[in-house]
Amino acid sequence: MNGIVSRIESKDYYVFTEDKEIRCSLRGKFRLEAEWKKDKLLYTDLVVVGDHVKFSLNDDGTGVIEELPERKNYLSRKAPLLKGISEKGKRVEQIIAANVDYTVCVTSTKNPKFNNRVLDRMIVTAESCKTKPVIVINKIDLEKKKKKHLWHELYSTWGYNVFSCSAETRKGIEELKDFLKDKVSVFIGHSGVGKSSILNSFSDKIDQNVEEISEAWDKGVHTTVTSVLFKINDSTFVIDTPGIREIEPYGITKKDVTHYFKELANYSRNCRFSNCTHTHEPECKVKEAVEEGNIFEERYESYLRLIESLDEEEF
Ligand SMILES: Nc1nc2c(ncn2[C@@H]2O[C@H](COP(=O)(O)OP(=O)(O)O)[C@@H](O)[C@H]2O)c(=O)[nH]1
Ligand SMILES: [Mg+2]
Ligand SMILES: [Zn+2]
Repeated sequence: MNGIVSRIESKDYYVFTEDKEIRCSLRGKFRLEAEWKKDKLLYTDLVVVGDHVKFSLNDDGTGVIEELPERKNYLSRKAPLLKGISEKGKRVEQIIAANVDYTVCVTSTKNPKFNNRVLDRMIVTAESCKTKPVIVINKIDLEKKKKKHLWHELYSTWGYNVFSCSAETRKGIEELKDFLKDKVSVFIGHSGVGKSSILNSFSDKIDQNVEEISEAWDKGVHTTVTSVLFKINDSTFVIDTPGIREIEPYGITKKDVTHYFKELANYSRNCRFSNCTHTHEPECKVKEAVEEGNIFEERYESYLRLIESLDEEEF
C-alpha cells in the first residue's frame, strides 16, 4: 500500500492513505543502518513527514514501512547545536519535511514584531531547498493603519508572493488557502507568529494547539523536529512545524547568497568580479545601487548579516 507520512511519534509513523490514517513501524533493518551511520545520518532522517512510503498491512490494522522513500526534494535547515547530533561543533542538516512545493514563511506585524532579517533567512532556506517561498504577514488586525504593510509592498515589488492576513478576523485567509490549493505547503516561522492559528482557520479538521511552549527542543531537550501534515483535500496538504528559534539555511556558501536576493542578483551581474560578495570589492554594482537608493538599505544589511553568519569552510 502507498501513503504519505503525516506525523512521527517516537517509533510510530502515521501514514495517510486515501481514506484513513494507519500507524506503522519501520522495518528493523533500516533502524540498524541508521544507528551504524550515527555520525552521518539522523535517525529521523530515514523517514520524515511528507514522505511517500510503501507499507504492508498487519492483521491488527497497523502497518510496516517496507522501503525507504525517494524524495522529490526536502526542506531542511542547519540543525541547532545539540548533544549527540552535532559532531565537534559542526552543525548537521536537519530535515523538516519532504516533497514540499511551497515553504510558507510566516511573520507577524506585531507580537512578535516584524523582522525582515528572519524572513530573508527563511526565504533563502526555502529557495536553496528548491521549494517556492510564500510570504505571509499575519496579525494585520493589530495594525492601526489600514494601508498595506511597507514590507508587503517591498517584497511584492521584488517578485515574491506575499499575503497579509489575520487568523483572528479571517481577513485574507481564503485568498491564502486558495493559493495553496493542490500543493504541499510547509509553514515555518518563529514561535508565536500564528502558524497554527492560520492552519486551524483553514479547516474544522485541523485543531492544533496555539500558544504552545515549543522551544524546549531547540534548547537541547529533544532532538527532532516534529512536523505534522494535514490533508485539506486529496491534493492539498499543509504541514505545521513547531516554533523554531532560528532558521538558518544548510549547505550554502557566501557566494550562493546573492542569487537568493532577487533584486541584488540583478545588479550583481555587472560587478567587476564574478565572485563579488558586495562587501569590500571595487566597482561593485550592488553597493552602488544601495548608495543610489535603488536597493533598499535594510535588505542589503540583511544580506550582509546572512553572509557573515555563513562559514565558508563548512562545505
Ligand atoms: N491578534 C492576533 N493574534 C493572533 C493571530 N494569529 C495568532 N494569534 C495569537 O498569537 C499567539 C500564537 O499563535 P500560534 O498559532 O500558537 O503561533 P505559532 O507558534 O506560530 O503556531 C496565540 O495567542 C494566538 O491566539 C492574529 O491574526 N491576530
Ligand atoms: Mg504552533
Ligand atoms: Zn558586487
